[in-house]
Amino acid sequence: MCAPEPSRCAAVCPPAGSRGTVPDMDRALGWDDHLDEVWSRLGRPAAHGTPGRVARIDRGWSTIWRSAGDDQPLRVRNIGADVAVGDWVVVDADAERVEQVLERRSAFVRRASHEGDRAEADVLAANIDVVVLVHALTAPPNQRRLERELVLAFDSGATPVIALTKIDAVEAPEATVAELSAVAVDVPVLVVSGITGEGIEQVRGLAAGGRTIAFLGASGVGKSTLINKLLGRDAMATSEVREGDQRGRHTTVATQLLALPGGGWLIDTPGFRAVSLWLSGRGIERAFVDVFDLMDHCRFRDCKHDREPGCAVRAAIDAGALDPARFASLERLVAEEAALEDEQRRQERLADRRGGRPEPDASDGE
Ligand SMILES: Nc1nc2c(ncn2[C@@H]2O[C@H](COP(=O)(O)OP(=O)(O)OP(=O)(O)O)[C@@H](O)[C@H]2O)c(=O)[nH]1
Ligand SMILES: [Mg+2]
Ligand SMILES: [Zn+2]
Repeated sequence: MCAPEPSRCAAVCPPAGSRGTVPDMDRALGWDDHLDEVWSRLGRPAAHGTPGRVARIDRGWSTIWRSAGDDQPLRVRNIGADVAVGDWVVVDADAERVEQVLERRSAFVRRASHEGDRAEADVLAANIDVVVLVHALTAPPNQRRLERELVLAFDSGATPVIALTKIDAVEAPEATVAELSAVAVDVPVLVVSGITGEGIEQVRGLAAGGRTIAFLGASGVGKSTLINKLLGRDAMATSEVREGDQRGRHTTVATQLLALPGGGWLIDTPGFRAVSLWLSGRGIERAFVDVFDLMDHCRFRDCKHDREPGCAVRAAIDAGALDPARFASLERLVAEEAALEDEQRRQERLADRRGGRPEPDASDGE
């Protein structure tokens, strides 16, 4: 299988054609049949042992576990490799750098917020089964943000769930829960407390069967507090939000994979501000399925939902069944996605012209 090094292959690779020969411990770490197939397609490369999982990333360095409970993790450079926490990677023979990143089965990706730069992806977590979008009940409900997060979550390939935290700190949460639930069409909403543990068992249940859950949301919403409660120890640092506006202090600075006692994996992530689209899959259609259903009932197939007769969207807005702000939000997202696709196509053309070497688009000027 290791064509250039058949002698070494005998030592490190399982017999050709064998399946399920990866040690059980790797399955406990999230290795599955899909990854096994991806790895086999590549010829089962294993320069420095079998593939490992990225447990943490610090500015160009990856911490890699080869087994669940690995107490001697590797620390290697990421030079040239686009890695994210949760990725499965092959490390070079000298155990110095990530040599290959195995194709992801899912990833939560947003557009990196580097103003003026060309569009780049920011992968917040990879190979995840569930994305928990965390919002705090102590702050005014931010429906527009949640809508965008849901689009990214659906596009990630993982299952979205919403966790509304700090239930212990609010007296009448009903209105906030209702407002956020209104934009969470067909997505479960859990109401929890990272302090008292209320609702925590439902969150734990999401990890059953060794699944990987990523916690995502703005700074200060209580991601790390929730994770500490699930783990039963203070694994992650937390700090108080600002008095006035409830904003967090960006306490978590590195994304981290953590083992949940009893099975499953948690990924804590640093709070992020901008929720900008990156992928264009079916995320928008799934997050706005209620509005797309309405559109199917407009009289004209090319209805612009403006003032056309027989427009089901306008009728729903007039009847108070659809919030005009939600429809405006959808229109903005559709426009953002179209602009992003244009930009990505232009970059691909540029890269093609330059022989596959992407360079900054000097003619851009936008
Ligand atoms: N009362 C109450 N306070 C909470 C709860 N969850 C978090 N907090 C508090 O909110 C503050 C922020 O919590 P963190 O867990 O640090 O928030 P985070 O989402 O991890 O923030 P970043 O790491 O900055 O992204 C801390 O003071 C927590 O004690 C909760 O369920 N109830
Ligand atoms: Mg945190
Ligand atoms: Zn219409």
